[in-house]
Amino acid sequence: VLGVAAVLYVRYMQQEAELTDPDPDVVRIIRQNKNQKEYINRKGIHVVVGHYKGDPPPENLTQAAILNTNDYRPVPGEGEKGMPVVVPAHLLDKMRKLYRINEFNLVASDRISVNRSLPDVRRAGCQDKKYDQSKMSAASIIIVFHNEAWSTLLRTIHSAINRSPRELLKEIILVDDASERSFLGRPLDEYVAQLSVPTRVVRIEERTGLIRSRLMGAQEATGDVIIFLDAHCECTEGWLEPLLARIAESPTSVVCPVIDIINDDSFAYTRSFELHWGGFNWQLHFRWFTLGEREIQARRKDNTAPFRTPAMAGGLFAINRDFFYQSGSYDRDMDIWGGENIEMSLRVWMCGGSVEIHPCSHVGHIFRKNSPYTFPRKGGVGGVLHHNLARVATVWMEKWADFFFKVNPEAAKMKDTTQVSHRMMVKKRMNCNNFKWFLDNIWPEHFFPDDDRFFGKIRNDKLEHCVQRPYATGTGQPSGPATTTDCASNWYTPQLFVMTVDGFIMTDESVCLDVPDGGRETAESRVRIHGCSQLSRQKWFHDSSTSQLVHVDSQKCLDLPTAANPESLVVLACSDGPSQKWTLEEVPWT
Ligand code: LR7
Ligand code: MN
Repeated sequence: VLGVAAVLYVRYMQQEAELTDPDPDVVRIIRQNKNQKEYINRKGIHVVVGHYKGDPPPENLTQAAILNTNDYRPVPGEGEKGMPVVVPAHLLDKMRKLYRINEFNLVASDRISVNRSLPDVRRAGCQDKKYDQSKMSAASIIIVFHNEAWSTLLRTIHSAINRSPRELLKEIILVDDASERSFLGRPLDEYVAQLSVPTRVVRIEERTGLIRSRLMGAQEATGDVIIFLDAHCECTEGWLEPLLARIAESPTSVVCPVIDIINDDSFAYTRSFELHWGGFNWQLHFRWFTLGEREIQARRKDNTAPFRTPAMAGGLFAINRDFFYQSGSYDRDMDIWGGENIEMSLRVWMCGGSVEIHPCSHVGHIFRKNSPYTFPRKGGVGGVLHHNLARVATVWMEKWADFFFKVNPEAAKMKDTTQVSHRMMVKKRMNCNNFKWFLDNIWPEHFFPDDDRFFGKIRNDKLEHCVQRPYATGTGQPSGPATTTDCASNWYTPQLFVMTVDGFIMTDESVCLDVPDGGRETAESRVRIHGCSQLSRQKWFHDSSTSQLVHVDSQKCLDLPTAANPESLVVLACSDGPSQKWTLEEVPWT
C-alpha cells in the first residue's frame, strides 16, 4: 500500500510540475527529448516537465526516491550552531530527487543531529531576565503531523526537551494524522518511551487534518498550559519560560514565540525580525506587517515585554488549557489545513482574551514554498481552504462576511452549506464583541472598508481610467508605481481602495498611495503604492468641488503620467485640467 501511495504521490507531484510553467532558471539539464525535459533549477530542485504525453512515468527514479527517504545519519559538526548544511557531491542527485517529498531538503535534515546546537538569539535584556518558576504551571506540548520527515519531527521534540527546565514540561503528545511513512525501521512508540519527558503517540487512522488532530491531542493533555508546535520546529535557549510566565500573569493571553526561519534548503537558522505583528488580507490569509505605531511606542519602555498582535500565524502558541476550552477550542468542522489561525485570533480577541508575541521566546520553523501533502477533499487545497474560511467569515465577521464573499467568489459558493450554529453558540455564551469592535480597538491600522470610509474605485475623468495597484509577487506586499488602466468590473480587487477619515488611501495587503520623496522638493514627484506607514506623506484630501486629489504634505495634485515620468502617476502643481479630476466611485460592499 505504501509503495502505491508513494508512486501516486510522486505522479501527483509531477503533474504539478507539468502544470506550472517551466522554470526559467535551469541550472543543469539532466535529459531532454521531444516529450520530456528534466532539469535542476537554481534552487536545486529537480523539475520534470511533460511526462504525460503517452510515456510511462520514470518508475525507477521515483521508486528510488521514495524508498531512500528518512535515512537519518547525522554527520558530526553538520548544521551545528545553526550553520547551513553542506551536502557532498555524491549526494546531490539524491538530494534533488527527495526535495519534493517534504518540500524541504530532506537529505540535509538527515545529516543534522536531532540534538544540534543553536545560537542564543535572544536580545540581552531577555537573556538577563529572571522568571519566577514557582508561579508557572507545567505545559503539555502537542505536535500533530502528517507524513512529516522523521529527522525534523525528532529535532522538534529533542530541541524542546533539551532547552526546557524539566519541571516545566509535563508531557509531549504526538498526534499522527494517518501518516503513510514508516518510522526509521522501528516503532516510534519505542523511541519516544526512552525520552526524559513522558511522550506518547496518538494515532488517527483516517486523515482528518491538523485542526481535529490538535483537538485530539488537547483532549489527552493534562498540563495546565498547552503548547502547540508544528512538526518541523527547533526551540532555542529560554523559549519556554517567557510563554509560561506571561500565561501565569494573564491566563487569557494566548502567547506566541517569535518565529525564526529555518531555511528549507540549507537548514541554516536565521533570527527573524521582532518588529512584526500578524494580520490578514482580504482573502483572510495570514500576513506579517510592520508593528503598529502604538505598539512601537509601548515597546520603547520595555522591549522585552510581550506585545499584542491582531492575528497569529497559527502553528506555535501557548494557551491556558481551561481558557482553550472556555473560549471555544477549535471549530471541529474545519478540514485538513488553513483558516483555524484566523478563527482563533478573532475569537480570542473578540471574546475577552488577547493574542500576543513574546520577544524573549524564539522558536525556528521551516518555511516551505509549497505544501507537500494532498488535500483529500473535493476541490483540493482551494476547496478545503475556502470551506474553512467561509466558516470563519460567517461566524465572526458579520457584515464584513459579505465583503469577504464578494472578494472571494470561490468561498461564496460554500455559503449555503455552511452550518455554523455550534460556533454561534460559543459567540453567544462568551458574550463576544463584534468584528467592528475588533477592527476599531485591536487593529485600527486595518485596511478593510468601514462605514466612515470611502470604499471603491478612483476614476480619472480624462482617460476614464481607474487607479490600479501593482500585483503582489509571492507573499510579499505588492509595491511599485501607482498607475491607471481601463476601469474593470466592480469586484476587480487591484482597483479597489479605501480612503480613511485621516486621508490614507489604502488597499489590500496594507499598501497605501504614497509620495516617497515627500513631493515638496521637486516640481513633479512620482506616486507609488507602498507599505502603509501612517506617515503624513501618505495623506490625501479629495476636494469634491474640484474633483482634485490633493497630496496634503505638498499641497500638489494627483495627475496622470507625464513625459518626465511616463511609468507612474505623479503629483504636480494643482490646475483645473481634466487629468487632475478624479471621481471617487463607491462600490457597495455589504
Ligand atoms: O492534514 C494535515 N495534518 C497534519 O497533521 C495537514 C497538516 N498537518 C500538520 C503538519 O504535519 C504540520 O506539523 O500540521 C502542521 C502544520 O502544517 P504545515 O506545516 O503544512 O502548515 P504551515 O506551516 O504551512 O502553516 C501555518 O498555517 C497553518 C494553517 O492551518 C497552521 O496554522 C500551521 O500551524 C501554521 N504554521 C505556523 O504558524 C508556523 C509559522 C508559519 C508562518 C507564518
Ligand atoms: Mn509548518
